Amino acid sequence: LPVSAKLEELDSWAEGQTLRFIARIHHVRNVSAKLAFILLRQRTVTVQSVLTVRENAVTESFVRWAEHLKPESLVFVEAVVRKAPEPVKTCNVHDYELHIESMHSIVEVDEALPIDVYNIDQVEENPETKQVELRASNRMRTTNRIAYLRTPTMQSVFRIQSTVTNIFRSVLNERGFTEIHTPKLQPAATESGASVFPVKYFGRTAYLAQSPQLAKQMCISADFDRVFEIGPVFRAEDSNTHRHLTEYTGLDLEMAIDRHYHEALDMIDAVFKAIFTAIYRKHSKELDLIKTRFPHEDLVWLDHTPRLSFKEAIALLNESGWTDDDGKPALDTEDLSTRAEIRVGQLVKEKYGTDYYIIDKFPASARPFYTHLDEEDPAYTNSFDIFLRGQEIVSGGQRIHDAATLADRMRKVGVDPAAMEEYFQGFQWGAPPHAGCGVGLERFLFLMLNLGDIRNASLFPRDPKSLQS
Ligand code: ATP
Ligand code: AMO
Repeated sequence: LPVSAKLEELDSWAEGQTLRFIARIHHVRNVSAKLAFILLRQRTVTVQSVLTVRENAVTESFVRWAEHLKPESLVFVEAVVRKAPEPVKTCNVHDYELHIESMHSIVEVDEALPIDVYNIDQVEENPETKQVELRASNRMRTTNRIAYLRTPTMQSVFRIQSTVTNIFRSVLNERGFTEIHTPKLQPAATESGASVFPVKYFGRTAYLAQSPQLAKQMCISADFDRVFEIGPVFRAEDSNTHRHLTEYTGLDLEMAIDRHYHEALDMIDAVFKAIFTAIYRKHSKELDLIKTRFPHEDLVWLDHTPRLSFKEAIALLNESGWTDDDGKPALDTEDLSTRAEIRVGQLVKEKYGTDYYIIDKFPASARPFYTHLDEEDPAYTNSFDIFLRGQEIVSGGQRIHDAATLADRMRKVGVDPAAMEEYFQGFQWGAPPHAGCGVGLERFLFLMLNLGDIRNASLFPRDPKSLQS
């Protein structure tokens, strides 16, 4: 027998089979001097085990010893698989239980954990709002992180996160992209609107990269043709929202284009469809577990992702009678507010029946200096965002590749070309037309899985209030 059986494969074992495995004590229910029910947990699985006195095998003193093991202790168990006489409601394995033959402690936990791992994910109805809410506060989840990460829900979330980055990487590798690793210490800021973290750098100031934007474009100037990066992104935004982190994982791509910036849009659209398909194909068990804590409908996407122009999205919004906090309709010359974005998401769902869609041709005022203007209407740009369940998961578009146009645009929006000398040089030395985009990994995942808060999609979340070791 293998030393540690995987309890996730319990369905495939026959009744009567003996398993040897390592698990944590989840909860001990002491029934009598001769009988205890010990809930065991191994990663995503909780299962009931039965410890009962049997001649020549289990003694009363053994039962007493086992009953004193504290939750979270690690034990090595030998047990026989049996059908449960009635469904075990307190575990996520309902149909089987394990009859313990022997048990040894490997690591005993003396202290009770500051949170109850078993209950932290429990949801209950808030009597005031009638909404189903999580019992423990988000702060509690952030500060007791290791315990929280042990929950079956979080184990499931991060398995799915791993699939997302694997698929992003493998689809782009298949399509001729080169994976790159660009410096996170930068000489200047790149994204307008978002602030940067300054870092002391040998007598001068460097900045933590707000995006691999400049570096990925420099790779295009350097003839890499198609590049992608999975790496950290730093934003010094004092935003205590459910969807902003100060450090997140960016999934970025950049590519030379033949005719149209929609080649980059088609690329990321294909990547997302591969990601959705892989999540639903590979992770049905994890999704079921996540749904018990974060109930949600499966994502709906279409073979042909609807593409609305920014003007069309604004028209859809205003036709629905939407107004901002001052009672005014939305303007098609300004970026959408979060509230407007969410409403557009509902309207798109009603009209097209999808949770996943594209808005194209954003106004120039809403985009950074490197964005290529729309030649037919320079108040707009060749740029897009992708939305999931009404919130932005991707920004991207065509970049200015002509040095003179770029210098002119930088001057107009008050960016100093001298601070980006090397970047700028790439265009003076001739860069091909190109386009690209960036996805926020945690942003995508928390919206995809309805985790309610981006912190639930980040292992050790960084926000303006938390900087745990
Ligand atoms: P971008 O790609 O432009 O960075 P983003 O989704 O990361 O988009 P921001 O552009 O910083 O976020 O802001 C988008 C929306 O998020 C804004 O419309 C704003 O309403 C909302 N937002 C940003 N910061 C806050 C905040 N501190 N409190 C509430 N809402 C915020
Ligand atoms: P943008 O600033 O829109 O674009 O960022 C790209 C994507 O990153 C995610 N994101 C965030 N996630 C968590 N916390 C934050 N504070 C945060 N800010 C942004 C979102 C967003 O869509 N250089 C461009 C991309 C490009 O054009 O290639 C950029 O950084 O999912």
